[in-house]
Amino acid sequence: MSTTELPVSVEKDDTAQPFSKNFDQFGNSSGFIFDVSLSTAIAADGKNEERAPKPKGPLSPEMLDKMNRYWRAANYLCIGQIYLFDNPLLRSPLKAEQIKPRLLGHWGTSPGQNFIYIHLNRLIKEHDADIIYISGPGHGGPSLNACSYLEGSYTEVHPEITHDEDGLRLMFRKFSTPGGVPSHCGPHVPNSMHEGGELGYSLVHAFGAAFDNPDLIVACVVGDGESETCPLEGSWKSVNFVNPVRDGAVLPILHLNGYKISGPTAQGRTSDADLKALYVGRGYKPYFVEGDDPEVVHQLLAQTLEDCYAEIRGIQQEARTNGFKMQPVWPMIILRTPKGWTCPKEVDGIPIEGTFRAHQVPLATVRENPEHLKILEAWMKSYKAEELFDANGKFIEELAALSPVGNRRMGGNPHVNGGRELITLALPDFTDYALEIPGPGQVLAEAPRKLGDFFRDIFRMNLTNFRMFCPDESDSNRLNSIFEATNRCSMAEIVSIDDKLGPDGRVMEVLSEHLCQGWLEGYLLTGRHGMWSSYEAFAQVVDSMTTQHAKWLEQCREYPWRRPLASLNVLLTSHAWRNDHNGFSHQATGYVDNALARRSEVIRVYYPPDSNCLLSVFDHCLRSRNYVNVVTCGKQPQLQWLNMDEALEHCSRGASAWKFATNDEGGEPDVVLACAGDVPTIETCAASWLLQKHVPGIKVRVVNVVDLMTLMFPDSIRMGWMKCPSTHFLPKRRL
Ligand SMILES: Cc1ncc(C[n+]2csc(CCOP(=O)(O)OP(=O)(O)O)c2C)c(N)n1
Ligand SMILES: [Mg+2]
Repeated sequence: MSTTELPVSVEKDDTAQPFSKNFDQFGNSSGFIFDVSLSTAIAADGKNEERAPKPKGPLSPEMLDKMNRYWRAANYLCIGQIYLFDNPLLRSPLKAEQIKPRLLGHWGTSPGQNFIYIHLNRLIKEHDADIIYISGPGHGGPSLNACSYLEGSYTEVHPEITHDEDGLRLMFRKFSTPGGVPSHCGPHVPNSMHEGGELGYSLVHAFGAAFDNPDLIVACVVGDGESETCPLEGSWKSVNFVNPVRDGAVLPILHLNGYKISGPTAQGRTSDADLKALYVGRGYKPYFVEGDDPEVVHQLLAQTLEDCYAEIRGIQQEARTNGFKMQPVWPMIILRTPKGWTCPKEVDGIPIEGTFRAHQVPLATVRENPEHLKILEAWMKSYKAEELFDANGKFIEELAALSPVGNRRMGGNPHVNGGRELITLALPDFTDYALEIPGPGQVLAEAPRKLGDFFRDIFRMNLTNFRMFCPDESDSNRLNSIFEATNRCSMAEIVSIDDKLGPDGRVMEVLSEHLCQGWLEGYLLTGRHGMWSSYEAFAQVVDSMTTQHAKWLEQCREYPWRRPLASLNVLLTSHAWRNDHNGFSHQATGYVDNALARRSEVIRVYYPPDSNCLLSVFDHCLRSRNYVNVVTCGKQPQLQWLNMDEALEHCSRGASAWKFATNDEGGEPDVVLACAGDVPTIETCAASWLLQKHVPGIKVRVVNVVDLMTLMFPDSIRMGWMKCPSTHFLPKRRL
């Protein structure tokens, strides 16, 4: 019998004490010590005490027992990663020298994330569902490592981490160790599709992943601390842009474990009634799952996930059968469980489980303190690893069989390794969009106009895997032609004065640079193509996100199984040099400064001086892989310099001497004027003309640089040296 065929009677609000209430009132003063068994609690005097009657739910007793044992295994592996250097299965008494010399990692978030992961596994198997997992509290690296190890996907990409005692020992040793794997989730772990360190981007990435992925459900765990960040706060509105006909769904799981590093979270101390009002107002239907008794919470979460799944598929089926009518109300889950769930309730009389003290390493001095060593040993033994791993240290088959298989595993799902899904973008011939010019400096034009025509036809040729993102400036940036091919995206009611707005729109305009960048990242990380455009000054709002994405790309180079992704393309207009309508606030060049701080292996910076060069550069960027391409080009009418043939030649070299502005006739010049960027190019050409006019006989050479990386030695670029103007010189080859 499948688990969902079992009688279901979960009265969520009645059977589960809101955990917040439990904790705030009785939490660690209850006298219970850690206990991971299902039906009893162990009082401080060692006697078993019966707890409240357990709710019925969709899980059979056998299934419940197996899932709980699976959870014990995942939790055990997390603690092993944080603490153990040796003796991974505690087959002999734990000794101080078997503890790592430096204890690193985050326990607090891990048991909750393990719990969610295991329940998603069940949902996937039950429905053969296409589900991926995004970890907001990505400092829970131990959890993602453990869960991918248990499902088998970790060993497929790290074959040295075998399914035996040696493999466990190595996995524990490598965690948060130089030459090993990071303590946070990152490209090394196959079930992560984003960098976990900087909090705030889980939900925006989740929505980016869901766009144009109609069958996909992105389960996104949001930390309650993470949810205090502005990008995360702002991400909830993404739901206004999800079209149930063509997009997948995001299932946010707000994990209210109550605490951050050393203090409570705002939402952890907010009543359920207020939370409900908040999220209903944001367009969601919140389901509350609360408790600290695993048996209760297992049943509640299993039922709630079934309900959410049915609701999501129902919404999609209705929209796909009868057409889009209005923005649906999507489900979300608010999960209140104790931080550091199942760790010691208290140590030395100080509460640990369910408090901020469980955030990182609950027992920090086990090597030095024999008492603490004993507590750690007892804590680890409470998971009964001998029942979970066989004599060789292999996860027992009965439990391993709970994982989905192949591409259905969240660590095997190709969306998480987006390069596996990447379909080459169909591109028209960009030279067809050439701006005709009779000669240099004889035509005034707004460079992005022709680029808009190019994008319009890219939209027409790529109906499901290309999107543009913009903080409401597509028109202002002179890209208007795109609206001949598609609309701005909105699920809201359309009124008569609206311009090019509709639920089918593929131009994602939202006045949030965080959402533009984050949606695009999520879209690219799951194997699609796109670009976003911004005023130069305000792109700086997302400097940090760009850095994180570039770091992800950098690290992916170490893992060849991470297939190449389409590059993240950014067009910066309204640049510092010309802000005709705007003031000093609009002048800031820091986005490029920040980008240049990353390795040239992943960052490219282009300054096309005119319309034809802009086309050539963008064609190149859209074909490239694994870069952040930053293209700066003004939108105001400017003098145009190169015809298409000349632009092609110039851009393919990256920098070249401009003959029409040069009079050295191939000899040694008296002065070289070098420039990059449209406005400096005009100024430089004017300076050359003035010099030649006023200084008789002077030999002037004008060099225009379109690709800043040309200024590095080719070897430096290949080896990815940091770009540093003081240590790199112009290449010796003649420009
Ligand atoms: C943007 C950002 N600011 C600060 C931090 C430092 N930091 C790491 S974990 C953490 C607390 C996270 O709390 P929560 O999201 O509730 O995760 P939990 O561990 O409770 O699951 C903080 C502040 C960070 N990683 N990112
Ligand atoms: Mg928290």
